[in-house]
Amino acid sequence: MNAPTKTEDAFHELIHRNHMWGLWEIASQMTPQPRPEAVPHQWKWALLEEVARQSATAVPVGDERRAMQLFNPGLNGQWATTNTLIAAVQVLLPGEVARAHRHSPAAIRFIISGNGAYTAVEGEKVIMREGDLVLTPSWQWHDHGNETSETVVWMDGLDVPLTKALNCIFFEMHRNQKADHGKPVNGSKALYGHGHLAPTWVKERPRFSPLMLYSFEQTMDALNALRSSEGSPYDGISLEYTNPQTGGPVTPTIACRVQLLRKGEKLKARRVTGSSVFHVVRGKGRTVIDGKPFDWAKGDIIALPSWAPHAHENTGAEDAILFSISDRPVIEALGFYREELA
Ligand code: 1HN
Repeated sequence: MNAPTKTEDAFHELIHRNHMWGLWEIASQMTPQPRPEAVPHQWKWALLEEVARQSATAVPVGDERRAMQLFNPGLNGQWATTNTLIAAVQVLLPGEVARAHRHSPAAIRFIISGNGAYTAVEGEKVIMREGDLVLTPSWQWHDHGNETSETVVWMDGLDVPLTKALNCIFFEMHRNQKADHGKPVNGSKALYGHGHLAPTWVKERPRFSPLMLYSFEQTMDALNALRSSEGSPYDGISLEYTNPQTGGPVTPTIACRVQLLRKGEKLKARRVTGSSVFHVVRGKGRTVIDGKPFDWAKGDIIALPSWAPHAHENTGAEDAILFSISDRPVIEALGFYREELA
């Protein structure tokens, strides 16, 4: 809030003392356009990898997960990567289990390295492989376990700042380290993971996708099948992960996308309402955000605030693939979606 003006005025003193504030004093808050406090920011993989490596010995997996959260430098230490989303890099060593818990914020995981560890979601063990997207819908019990011999690293994405702003944070630790794992392993993929073919005997249309695992293999098949399409001049071959029972976003608050930028592809600039976090799955490129170039490579994570003009470009010798999460479902549900082309 702006510094009060005319506080010498007795009237202003009266209202301030009584927890009131004149609209004329803060009218500048009603900006003509969004002016996010979050800034565009990049966490390079060289740094994230070093942090992940050191975390293995520096911190145990106790009741809390070994998740290194990415705090936006513009948000003064707030629990947030953008105004609505938090991203983290989480490390699970061979033999470890991160204790079962549940929370009202929704979570997604995108697997960066390591194959075969699991997240058990409400009784279903979901086996995680590199490039997979795994969901943990709101309030579902989950524990992460690594019964393999290699370290697994993934990116977490949650709608924590949004949930917090709405005063809807709930959290509970499970009484056991592992929740019940009674359902078939990868069972939701067996039932719902068939792209455009959905089971007719299931009548539920849940707001959270009932499919917990979106495999990298299917993602790559789709990107490759579409690689000679025109795609979007702003996003390239950009695909949204969908709820197979509704066709909508994977969660009511977080949308997930994957986009292919073909070799030499230079996309046009645009800005949209809503914030995102990008993760580089493969390749090299450059995204100019608010006039500032961010050169990226595999593993990097980039925060993109609302309304910041941005343009992606593949600057490498091979395909580039970006995974991203955004708060678009909320923005659209509330009628706030806008875009402006450069
Ligand atoms: C959380 O619960 C997990 O479940 C990971 O693994 C990262 C970051 C912020 C808040 C909760 C997890 C998190 C988190």
